[in-house]
Amino acid sequence: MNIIRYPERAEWNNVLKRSALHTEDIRPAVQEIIGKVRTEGDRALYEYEEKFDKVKLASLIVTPEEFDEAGKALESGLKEAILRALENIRAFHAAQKFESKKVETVPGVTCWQKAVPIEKVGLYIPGGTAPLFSTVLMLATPAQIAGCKEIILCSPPNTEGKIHPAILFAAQAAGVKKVFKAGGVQAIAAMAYGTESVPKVYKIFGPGNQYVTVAKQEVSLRDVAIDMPAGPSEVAVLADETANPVFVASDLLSQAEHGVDSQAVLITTSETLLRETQAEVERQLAALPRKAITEKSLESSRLILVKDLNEALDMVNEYAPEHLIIETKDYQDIAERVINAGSVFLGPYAPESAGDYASGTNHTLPTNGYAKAYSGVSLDSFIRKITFQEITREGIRTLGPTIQVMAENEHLDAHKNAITVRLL
Ligand code: HSO
Ligand code: ZN
Repeated sequence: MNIIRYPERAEWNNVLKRSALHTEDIRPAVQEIIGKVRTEGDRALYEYEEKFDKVKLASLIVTPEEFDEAGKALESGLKEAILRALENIRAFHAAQKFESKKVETVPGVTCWQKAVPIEKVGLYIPGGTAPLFSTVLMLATPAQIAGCKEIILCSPPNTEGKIHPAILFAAQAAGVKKVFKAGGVQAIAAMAYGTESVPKVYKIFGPGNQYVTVAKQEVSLRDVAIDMPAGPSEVAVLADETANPVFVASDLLSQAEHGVDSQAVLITTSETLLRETQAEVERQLAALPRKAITEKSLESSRLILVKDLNEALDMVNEYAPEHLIIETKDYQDIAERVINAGSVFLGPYAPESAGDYASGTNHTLPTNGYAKAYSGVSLDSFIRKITFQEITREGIRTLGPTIQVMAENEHLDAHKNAITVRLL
């Protein structure tokens, strides 16, 4: 880990730099796959599954028997945990329901918004080194609460043509109707354009590697919405001398184990905590099964010493971390002053893992500094708000002259006439 002591403000940009995404060299290959799925549909999906996931599939859709099998294969402790987490995620997201207010802006002019679910949504769950069944819960739960009619999911099968049973169990529990065996770029293309088997959706959600990221960028240029721009996962821990280095180290490591490009940053006012955390990271790291990945991402992670908590906060707000853990004496006061972060964890007993799995908040969050402008996934991500207005004869009489004069000055006479004919 890199140790940086008392950096000048002018250096912050450099100190907080994230690894750049180099995607331009893979874009042509991604475009080619998208084009082929678009024109050839299922045939291209079978072909790419054979090429990339090394499996000859008999069918793309997961059958009811396969869901049953997955339920049986899973140990009961894990099933109970998934259902308990689901309950908490449901409770938190159900409370986000939008309540519409009718506003009479002028007597006789009434305006309001109505929330409507996005009819068709597609969720992508990557395969790879960790089967992210928790992400199934995070995406499908708000989709179901929002009332999305069609919730489909794509995930790559293994070489036996099977999707991880925990992914299937979580999908079924969280209300996903159809699951397809398709991974990577071809899955994103299938959901964006539809194939014989996979229905076209209006918005695509979910994490993935750089190929998936570029595929989502490509299809979202024209044809479908996506959840948010993606980047590697990251955490910042803001800690003072009261923090427990064992906890702090465990938090940094839980982020670092995600992937070689994950980023973990400690911003602290205490030299002692910094040194103890560094030693503790080494100690805990030795016992981790994902040591190789974790070690690699720690190479670009940082421990930063700053002069006081005000400076620490300024630095956090500048960095805009996806996850922020505050382990300081007065964490509530500090929390009030956070303006840029995806999700904030308060106090020594709120590790990121809680939000990653089971406390109820969503773990699909803005990375790469996008927390300055984007929110994480929530119920809002699955709805749109349509505005309505109802205007009475009295209303248009009062408001009409205002509209007429504005239209006239924009030189849009037809607009003005639409009022004039109603005032005769
Ligand atoms: N920390 C990840 C989510 C996750 N962690 C899934 C474990 N499983 C991105 O927020
Ligand atoms: Zn995580």
